[in-house]
Amino acid sequence: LCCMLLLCCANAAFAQVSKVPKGQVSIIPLPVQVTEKAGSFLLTSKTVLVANNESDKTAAALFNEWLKPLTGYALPIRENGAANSIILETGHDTTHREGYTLTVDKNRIKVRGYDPAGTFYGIQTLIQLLPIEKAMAMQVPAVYILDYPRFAYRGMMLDVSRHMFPVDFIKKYIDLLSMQKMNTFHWHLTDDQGWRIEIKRYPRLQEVASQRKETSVGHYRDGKYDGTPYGGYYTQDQVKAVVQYAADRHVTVIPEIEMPGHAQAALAAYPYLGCTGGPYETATHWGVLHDVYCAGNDSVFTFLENVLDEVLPLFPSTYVHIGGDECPKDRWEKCPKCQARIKAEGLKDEHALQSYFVQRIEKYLNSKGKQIIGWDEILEGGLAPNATVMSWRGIEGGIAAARQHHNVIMTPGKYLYIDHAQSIDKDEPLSIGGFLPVGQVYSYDPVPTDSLQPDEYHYIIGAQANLWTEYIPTTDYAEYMAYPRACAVAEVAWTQPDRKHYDDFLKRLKVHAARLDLKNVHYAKHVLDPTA
Ligand code: TNX
Repeated sequence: LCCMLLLCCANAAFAQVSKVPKGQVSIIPLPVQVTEKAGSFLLTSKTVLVANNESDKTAAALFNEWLKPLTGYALPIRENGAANSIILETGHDTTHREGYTLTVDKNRIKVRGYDPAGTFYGIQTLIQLLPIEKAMAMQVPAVYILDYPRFAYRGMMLDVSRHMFPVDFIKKYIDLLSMQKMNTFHWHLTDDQGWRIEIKRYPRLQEVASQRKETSVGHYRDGKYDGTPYGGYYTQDQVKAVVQYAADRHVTVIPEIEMPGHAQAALAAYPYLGCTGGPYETATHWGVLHDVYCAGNDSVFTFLENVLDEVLPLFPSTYVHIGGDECPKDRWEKCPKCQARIKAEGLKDEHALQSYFVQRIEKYLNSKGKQIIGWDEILEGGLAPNATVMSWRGIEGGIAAARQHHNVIMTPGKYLYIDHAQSIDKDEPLSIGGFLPVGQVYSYDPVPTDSLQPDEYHYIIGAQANLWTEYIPTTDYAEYMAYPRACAVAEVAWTQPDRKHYDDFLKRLKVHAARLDLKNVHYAKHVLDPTA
């Protein structure tokens, strides 16, 4: 009798929670189609994850990583199972790359991906269907979801030169990207203020270029520096670990090795790389600096090719970002070697010399099977033949590149620069650039339909948000700047434009924020409710 009574009570408790709370189906980024059905699947410790290939098994294991803190148990991963299982299958259903269907009914859950990434994204969506609270029962609402991304390239950049972040944080940043179905991490590894990737052939990159005299947390105009040395770099082993961690989450890591500008740290280590011969020091203030790689000196190209020879094996990505932005030409104007190069190559001016520089590097990278991405200044003086353009100073560079039938990643400052302030609150911490509230990020559409012909739209391969870190010295602040705006970026890049509604996004975001809490993300809470 006692047993029966207990059973009864337990059932009553289940009955109370069996109704899936309204609003639980709050998926970010919003899928192509969500059809909610009656009933639910009750996930228990007896539920089995069924996966038949390595990638699906990894996705299943990552599901367990989410589940275990909520429930205290992980599910067994098996190669077959029938009722009470979550079945992962790759190579099915939607005709779209990275697409998936997710079917939840009373007896089982099916995640069917078009490709391994699709299955992984199906699992990410499933995670977002789980209760967020540590509930008595893991009730998953019955639903049919069909989903695929709008754009193939969905990225976030992190600048680790101005401030460096620990490997664990880089992994967390990538993990969060993948949770929002973003697939590219652009790692800005070198700049004037620090060189952050180990290059064994050039030890002074570690000894000199990775270090600077000041932490430079002040504003460059007020000249308040703290006199504390600052530095660090990622070893090649650490880089490999990050790349593998990202690959498990279907995130491609694109390294950026900046050239010909933003190179002062490298010049400090090897002064022969500059036009004047130095001496130089790793920069301690922000901005656009005049000392850049000398375009007239062949040993600069040898140096860069040797650097790339060490970088390429670490990154399976087809793309390598070579920078190309903000390269003042005054040193080249006064440099005899640069002028001789301009003459010998029959170039029009220093802009054409920059184009020569980028094309020479592109040729090298193409010969290694790689493709270059450059900031939109690489349009000046003529675009390298196979280059993809990142349009940051606005959308004009992107439009021009698409018209020339080059691929484009849209990352205009006005919408996607998440180093800008997201609130006008007087206590908002110091930041650079303008004011970029989450709603403005959300409103962005990467395809400029007014300026391009329909047959040019496909050159816009995606969008990316950039987190430059001049004023971002800590991981907490980096998360504060990135979230919740990265959630809006995810929807800009993934969700079909006719499905986007800001009010609806905000509602979902409030639920989603609790998931960010579970991941310990220090997001900007006060911007979530603009009326508060
Ligand atoms: C411009 S965006 C830069 C960066 C700065 C950023 C600050 C780009 C390609 N170059 O070097 O960090 O502005 O917002």
